Amino acid sequence: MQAATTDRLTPQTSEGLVVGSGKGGSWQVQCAAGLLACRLRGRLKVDSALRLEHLVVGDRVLLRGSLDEPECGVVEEVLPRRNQLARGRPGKLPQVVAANLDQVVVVVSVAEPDFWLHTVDRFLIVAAACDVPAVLVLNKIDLDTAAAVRAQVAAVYGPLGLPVVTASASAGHGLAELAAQLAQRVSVVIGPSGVGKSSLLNGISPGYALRTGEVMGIGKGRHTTTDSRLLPLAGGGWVADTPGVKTIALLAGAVAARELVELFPELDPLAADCRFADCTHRSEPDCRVRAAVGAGVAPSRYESYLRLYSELRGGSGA
Ligand SMILES: Nc1nc2c(ncn2[C@@H]2O[C@H](COP(=O)(O)OP(=O)(O)OP(=O)(O)O)[C@@H](O)[C@H]2O)c(=O)[nH]1
Ligand SMILES: [Mg+2]
Ligand SMILES: [Zn+2]
Repeated sequence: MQAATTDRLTPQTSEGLVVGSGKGGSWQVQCAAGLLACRLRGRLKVDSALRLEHLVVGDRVLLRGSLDEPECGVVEEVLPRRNQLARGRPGKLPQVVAANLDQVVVVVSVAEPDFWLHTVDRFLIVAAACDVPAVLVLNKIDLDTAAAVRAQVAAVYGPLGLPVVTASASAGHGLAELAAQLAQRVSVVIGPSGVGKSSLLNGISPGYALRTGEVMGIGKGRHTTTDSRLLPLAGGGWVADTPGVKTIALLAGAVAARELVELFPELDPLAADCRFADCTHRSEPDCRVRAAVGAGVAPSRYESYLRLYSELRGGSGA
């Protein structure tokens, strides 16, 4: 077998967690020995080219250390992913954001930008499609609309058992609760731009020094995608911030319109009792899903189903 490089590597492999990705083919990997800058073994790039776009944060890898440079390593193997968070981007290729997540933290704000139930559903459904549990954070509860929005959220998501944390990054409210929700887990924070994702993480750990308050203009943010990092949490665990998106699209191809109902936990059991086995729950007679709207099923959730259904059918991104 041909050696890929002339590197002198440690004989034993160790397992590591990819915590920083991207630049120039170098990844930051946390392993027992500390933080190592790693590159992929040449052969691995070829072997895995078809299965793996590239490493992402959260990937677990086997690596060997360099005997010459103690802070460098070579990734020998990428362990199978338990899950991966991927998002569709209107007009662009889908993006894998992170792998092996314990949860997705969906952040929205009660105002600035305006609160929409449908926005919450879009992010929740993306998490569900990736098979990752979600937590909802309702930020900016210092603003006037807080009471009304909290009541809406409680009415719609309370019955679904969705964990909800109410917070105000600027008033320092809810940060301990959010930290407890993140502790010991690997999480990614997603949500619309400007809702306070970075502010909340800075509130938990000022040392992160994440940039906040940036308004993303057209074309901006294009370069941020490669710059993803898992930040260490004080009590153990990791969290990644992500740049906000204007809207989030389900991956065309990853979810078939017919399977969409399975991602709505309150609709799925009803669908089994519709008159037609291939009921799409839009206009068919004796549809149990439609019959339950307003009587156990929140109208906003059903509307979200209809919107996402027609997007998946139409192949439109946004
Ligand atoms: N009133 C109020 N403003 C907040 C709160 N949290 C954040 N902000 C403000 O909201 C703006 C956006 O905050 P960011 O933390 O940058 O929001 P983000 O979600 O990280 O935005 P992107 O990185 O663009 O996705 C900033 O001006 C913050 O100061 C809050 O709890 N209350
Ligand atoms: Mg941010
Ligand atoms: Zn039906």
